[in-house]
Amino acid sequence: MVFDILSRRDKDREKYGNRLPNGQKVVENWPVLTHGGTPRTSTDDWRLRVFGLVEKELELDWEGLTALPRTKVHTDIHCVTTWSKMDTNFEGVSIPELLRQVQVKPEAGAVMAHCYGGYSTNLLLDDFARDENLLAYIYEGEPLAAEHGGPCRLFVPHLYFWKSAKWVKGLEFISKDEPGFWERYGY
Ligand SMILES: Nc1nc2c(c(=O)[nH]1)N[C@H]1C(S)=C(S)[C@@H](COP(=O)(O)O)O[C@H]1N2
Ligand SMILES: [Mo]
Repeated sequence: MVFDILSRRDKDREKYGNRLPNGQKVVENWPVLTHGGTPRTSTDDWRLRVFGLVEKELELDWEGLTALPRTKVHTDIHCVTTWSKMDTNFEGVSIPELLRQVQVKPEAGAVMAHCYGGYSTNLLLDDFARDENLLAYIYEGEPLAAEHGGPCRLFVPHLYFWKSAKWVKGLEFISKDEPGFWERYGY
C-alpha cells in the first residue's frame, strides 16, 4: 500500500520549481475569467486607438495590426485566483514595436488599457514596455477565442493576468498610475 501524501500543489512545485509562484496550482484547461459578458467584435470592426502622452497618435485596424511584425512568446501565465497555466504560446505585435510607432513622451509614466465591454486596467510604463508583452491575437497557432479576448488582447505575462486586458480597444499613455477596474476593488 502506498500513501501519497504529496498534495497537488507540492507535486506541481516539484515539477516546476520556482516557475510556480507560491500558492498557485497548475491547470491543463484554460479558465475564462471575465467580469460581465463577452463582447463580440469582428476583425472588420476592430480598432485600437493609441493616444495620450505620445508624439504620434495611432489608430490601427485589423489590417494595420496584422501588417506589423509578429512575435511569438512561450511562457507561463498566472491568475490571482490561484491557477497557473504552463508553457503557453501566444503571438502578436510586441509592445516595444508599438511604442516605436507612437513615440511615448518622456512625461508618460503609466498606461491605461481600455476594453470593448468597459473593463480597464492600469500598468506602469516599465511593466508595459517589456519585450515579452504583446498585443496578442494568436494562441497555440489559432486565432484567439472570443472568451479569451479575441480578436485581440493585451498579454503581460510577468504580471498576474488581470493586467492582460481582453478585447483591448484603447491604450492611453498617462503621466502617473491610476486605478483600473479591479484596482478600484482593491486588487
Ligand atoms: N476586458 C477584460 N479583460 C480582462 C478581464 C475582464 O473581465 N475583462 N479579466 C481579467 C482577469 S481577472 C484575468 S485573470 C484574465 C483572464 O483571462 P482569460 O479569461 O483568458 O483566462 O483576463 C483579464 N482581462
Ligand atoms: Mo484574474
